[in-house]
Amino acid sequence: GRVTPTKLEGSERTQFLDELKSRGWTTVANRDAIYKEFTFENFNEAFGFMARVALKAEVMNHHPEWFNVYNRVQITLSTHDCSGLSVRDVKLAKFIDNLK
Ligand code: HBI
Repeated sequence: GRVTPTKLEGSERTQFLDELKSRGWTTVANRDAIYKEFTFENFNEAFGFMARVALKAEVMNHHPEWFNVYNRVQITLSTHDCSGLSVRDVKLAKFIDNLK
C-alpha cells in the first residue's frame, strides 16, 4: 500500500529478531536487515522456490534482495521505505521459512 511502513525499534524489534534468529536468520553488519541462506537439491528446486517468493513479494509489494548460484539462494530482507526492518520483513521471512 502507499503507507510508509513503521520501522521496528526497541523491545518490539528485539522480540521479532529473537524469533527470526531462532529460525536461522541473522542480522547484517552495518545494515538494519536480516539474512538467511537456503540450499536446494538443484537449480530447478532453487528457482521454483524463488518463483514462489517472487509471487508473494509482488502481492505484498515488499521485495527481497537476493543472490542465487545454482542450488543456493541467499536472501536479505529490509524495508527501504523506512531504512530499517518493518513487520513486512518479518511477514515475508515467515512466508519464506514455511516454504521449505
Ligand atoms: N521492498 N524490501 C522492500 N522495501 C521497500 O521499501 C519496498 C519494497 N517493494 C516496493 C516498495 N517498497 C514500494 O512501495 C515503493 O518502492 C514505492
